Amino acid sequence: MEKIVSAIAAPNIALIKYWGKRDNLLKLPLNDSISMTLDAGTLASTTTILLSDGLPRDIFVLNGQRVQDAHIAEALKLMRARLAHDHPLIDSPVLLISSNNFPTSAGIASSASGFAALAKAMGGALGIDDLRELSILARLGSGSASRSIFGGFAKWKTGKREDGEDSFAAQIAPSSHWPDLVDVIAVADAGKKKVSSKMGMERTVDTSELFDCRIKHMPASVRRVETAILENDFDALGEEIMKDSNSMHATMLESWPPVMYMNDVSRSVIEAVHEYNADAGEIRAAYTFDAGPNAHIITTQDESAKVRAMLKKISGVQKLFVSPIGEGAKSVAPDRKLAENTLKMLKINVSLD
Ligand code: 2P0
Repeated sequence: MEKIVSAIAAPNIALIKYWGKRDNLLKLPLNDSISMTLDAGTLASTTTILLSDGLPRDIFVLNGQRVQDAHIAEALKLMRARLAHDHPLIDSPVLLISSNNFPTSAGIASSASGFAALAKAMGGALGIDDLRELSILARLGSGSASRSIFGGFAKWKTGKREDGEDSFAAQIAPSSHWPDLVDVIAVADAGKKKVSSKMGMERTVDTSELFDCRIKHMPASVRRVETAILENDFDALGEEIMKDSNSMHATMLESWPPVMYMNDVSRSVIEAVHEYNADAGEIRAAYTFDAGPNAHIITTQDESAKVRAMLKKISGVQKLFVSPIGEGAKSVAPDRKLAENTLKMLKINVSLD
């Protein structure tokens, strides 16, 4: 038996950050996080999977290149352990073909969109459409991917259980609730980071004393951000997300040895955004930084041109992407042609009839 399925998912930008795990394998977090899903037309991962006993082994092709990828292999192992009993097809070898519509050299993380697209494709192949289950499957790949299953705004719950059954994301509000929000991404360094998020998180949890303080204050920040979203209160949202980003990066800096993702360009963006808001007399743009130096400036469609002009003036800003708020992971027509061409390239003979 064989199955070909394709799915597409967009990255999300965390408004309240996930930083720190209580279980490294199952990717169970130490705090709730909240995100806005980006637009798949601007930034997306498209993933096609072929499950077939005719394949010699699992094969991964990322952006046109065959790769060995321990992270994907581990995610598949976890998905299989979870699903094999009810869905024996998942034990067949898989050909996974995934590509991003943004250059991987852009410095924009693709693990959230990549693993959300994989979870959605796997769900499509096995007949799983329950969003909670898809969010858990995505989480087994990368924690932040649990949120990209949903469009608009999503909250990923910490949960209490050791098996992670209560740690999944759910939608807070759809994109239509606040359609004029945009994320202006200012690329400050497109290179690969020296310390992975996984390592950075572990070091912060193990060595930072400030981190305990951050965790203590997070439930209140989460509530304030959720309320700001539900009330379309940009001023409150902007203040909270800038503070949360600064708080996360403060705990990183206080780790030992320090973990530093922001660079001088990132810090210039922070200063420029505060000046911009001071000139406006209110918060019209809000920065947030993930585990990297690139700035995400959350603003409104109306304000976007002025924000872009402000960012372009900052020396070291290499490129801007503008993404509206977007939709969750979705199935698309199975890309048979791509699967056939990839098998041909790999010189593997599997008939797809
Ligand atoms: C987030 N980040 O909430 C935070 C903010 C980076 C900073 O989720 O180890 O790739 O695979 O669960 O999801 C990046 O970490 O980490 C991340 P794993 P992931 O978006």
